[in-house]
Amino acid sequence: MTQPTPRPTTGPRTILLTGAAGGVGTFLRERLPGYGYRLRPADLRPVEGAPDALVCDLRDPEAVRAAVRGVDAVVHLGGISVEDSFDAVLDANVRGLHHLYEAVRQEGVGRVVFASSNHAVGFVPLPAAGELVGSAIVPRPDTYYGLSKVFGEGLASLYADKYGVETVSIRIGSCFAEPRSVRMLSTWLSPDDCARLVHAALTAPGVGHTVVNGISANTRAWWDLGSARALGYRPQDDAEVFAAAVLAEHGELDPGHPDARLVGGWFTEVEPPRP
Ligand code: NAI
Ligand code: 15L
Repeated sequence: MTQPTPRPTTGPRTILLTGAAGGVGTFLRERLPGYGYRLRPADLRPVEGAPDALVCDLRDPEAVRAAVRGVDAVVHLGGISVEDSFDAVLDANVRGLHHLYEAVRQEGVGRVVFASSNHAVGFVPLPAAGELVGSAIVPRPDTYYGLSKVFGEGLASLYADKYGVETVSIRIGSCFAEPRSVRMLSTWLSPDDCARLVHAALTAPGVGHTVVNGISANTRAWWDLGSARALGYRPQDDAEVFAAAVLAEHGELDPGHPDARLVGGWFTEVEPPRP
């Protein structure tokens, strides 16, 4: 078994941030340097405000290997972030993730933070009032997109057990500047809490492969944060401060709507584009 070579821990840690041009990537580019990290942003498309960012297509294994070379850890956000055709998801999120883990293994990088999703478990029913859904549940993906996140968590587990590459897979709820729907009053992960959680995932010792739920301290949460708190995550925000405005705009949820019944909400009814 090949073990990765530990890198020196003195000085700022250099982090490859894939998907740096995206919504969460932008939040983290603004926040992670404040935790003392030196970022290497990368994306398929140009990264606004970061002219030196790497243009790296996850579908290109050599480009991915070059992007990973010399970093201390990877925060992996890149890829398709909503439902798409099976082939598109396969190329970016399955083959692309394999390229990333192969590069990480070969370059001796010890830690990955993987942006998984609530859609890996989207068909899990919402719990009864007062109960919470933990992170140690059997996956029930709601889309090809969600299925790619199940694959990602499986790949992370394999590389932890076989090669000692550690990963925290964060099943992100909804990470936007503000909650955009009634469902997001439960699933919101504020940008600041996202940075707190990623920092905890980068620094907690001995994580092996750990799966955590990723939301803020929402009053209406139906997700348990026990495994995230065990990493040191202490959420500070609560979507409830937006509740009056969100409910005035959207009204209360119909109990029959998937947003009121299933973890993945309306994604459970999305059909992929088919050739
Ligand atoms: P986004 O779609 O805004 O950003 C994804 C980025 O990946 C884009 O900038 C895109 O150019 C890049 N990308 C796509 N294909 C690529 C390829 N082949 N090679 C390199 N880069 C590629 O998504 P967002 O919202 O920023 O999400 C970031 C990550 O977090 C994604 O992996 C998403 O699945 C995950 N996530 C996000 C949630 C949210 O609420 N924003 C919820 C759950 C998971
Ligand atoms: C996700 O996984 C998506 O990437 C994001 O765009 C949101 O739709 C989020 O889940 C959600 O469920 O709100």
